[in-house]
Amino acid sequence: MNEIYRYVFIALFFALFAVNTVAATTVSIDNVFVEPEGNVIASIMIGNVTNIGVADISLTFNQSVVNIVATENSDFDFLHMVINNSAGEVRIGTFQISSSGLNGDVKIADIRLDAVGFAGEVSMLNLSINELKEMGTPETPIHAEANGGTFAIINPPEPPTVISNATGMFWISWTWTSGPNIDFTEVKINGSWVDNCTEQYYNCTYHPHATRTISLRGYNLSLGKYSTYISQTTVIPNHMPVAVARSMHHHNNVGSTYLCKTFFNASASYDPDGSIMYYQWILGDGTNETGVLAEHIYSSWNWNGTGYDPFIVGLTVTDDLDPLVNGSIAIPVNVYIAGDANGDGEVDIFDATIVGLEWDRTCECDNWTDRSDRADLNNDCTVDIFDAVIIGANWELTAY
Ligand SMILES: [Ca+2]
Ligand SMILES: [Ca+2]
Ligand SMILES: [Ca+2]
Ligand SMILES: [Ca+2]
Repeated sequence: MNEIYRYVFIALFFALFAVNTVAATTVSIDNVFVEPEGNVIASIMIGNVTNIGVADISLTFNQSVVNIVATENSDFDFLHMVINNSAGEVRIGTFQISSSGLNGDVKIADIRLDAVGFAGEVSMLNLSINELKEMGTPETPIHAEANGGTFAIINPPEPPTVISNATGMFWISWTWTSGPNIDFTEVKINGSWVDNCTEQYYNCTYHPHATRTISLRGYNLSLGKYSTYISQTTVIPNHMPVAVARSMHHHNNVGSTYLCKTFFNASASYDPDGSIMYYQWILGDGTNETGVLAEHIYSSWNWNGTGYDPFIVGLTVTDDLDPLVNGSIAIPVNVYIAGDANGDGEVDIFDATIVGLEWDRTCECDNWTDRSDRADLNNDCTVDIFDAVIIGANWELTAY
C-alpha cells in the first residue's frame, strides 16, 4: 500500500473511532412486539447523559392499535405521568428532588403497552422532548436526540404441520411444513434438543430398527415465544434377509441303496440389518432339513418320459428380529438314478466311460469339472473304484 494512503487510512480510523466514543445523548424506546390482546413492558431511556435533573417527554401513538398503562420504575426521585389514550398521547415528567443529577443511561419510566388492535397492525411510538435539564442552578438545558420505536401486533408462532418421514436401513429423514409466524423450528429427538432449523427437514443416521420420536415447535424471535409441540414416532423397519442356496454338487444320484449324499449350503445368505437365526430347507421330495449346512439322501427321482426333472429345493431364512421376517429362494437340484453319470436315464457303458475318463480326479485338484462331478456317483469328491462299483451294481438299470 502507498505510504500516503496508509496514513490517510489510519487518520480516518481514528476520526471514526473518536466520533463513536462521543455519542450524543438520546431519549429512546425499544421496538416491541406483542400478540393480539397481549401486553408488553417497554423502557423509555435517556442514553449517555450527564448530571440530568429534569426530564419532560411526550410519547404519541396510534390509540386504535395500542394503549398505555402506567408503571413505576423510574431512576428519578419523582415521576408524574399523564396518560391520554383517547388522544394517543402520554406525557411523562420526572425530576430529582434532593439527590444529585443522574449520569450514564437513565430510565425515565417503564410503561405497559396493551395491544388493542389486530394482528398485523403497527403503531409508531413517537417520542418528543419537551425539556431535559441539568441538576442545579442555573438549570442548563441538555440537548438530546429522540429515537422513537414501533409497536407491532403479531400472531403467536404455530407448530409445524404435516410431518412425513422416509427411512433407510441406517437413517431417518423427516420433512414438515413450517407453521405461520416462526423464525425457526426447534427440533428435538427423543426429548433432546438437536437443532434450530430454518429448513423444513431434518436427517440423521441411526442403527437399524431404531425408534425415534421427533418433536417440533416453532419459535418467534420478536415475541420470544415458542409454539406448542407436534411429535411423530418413526421406527426404521426391519429389512428382509436374503436367502442364497447352493447344492454343492451339480449332479447328484439316488443314494438310498448305494450311498450318495446331496449337500446343501446356505452360508452365503445374509440379513442386511441383522443376522440369520434359522434356515429351513424344503427338499422337493416331501422332506425338510434345517441348518446353514444340510445333507439329504434322495431315494426318488423325477422322470418326465424323456429326461429328468430336477427337484425344486426351497430355502427359507429367518432373521433375528421379532416379528421374524423371512426370505426365501428355490433352486433346481439334479438327482439321477444310482449309477447314471450322464443323466440319460440308463446305466450302461457310457456311464462307465465317463468314470474311466475321470478316474482318480478329486475335487481338490484344479481339473475337477462338471464331468468329474457326473463321474463322482457317490459325491465323495473322488472318482475311484467306489463309483465304478455303483455302475456295475446297477448295470442296465433305467429311470423309467
Ligand atoms: Ca432383518
Ligand atoms: Ca447313463
Ligand atoms: Ca456327483
Ligand atoms: Ca466318488
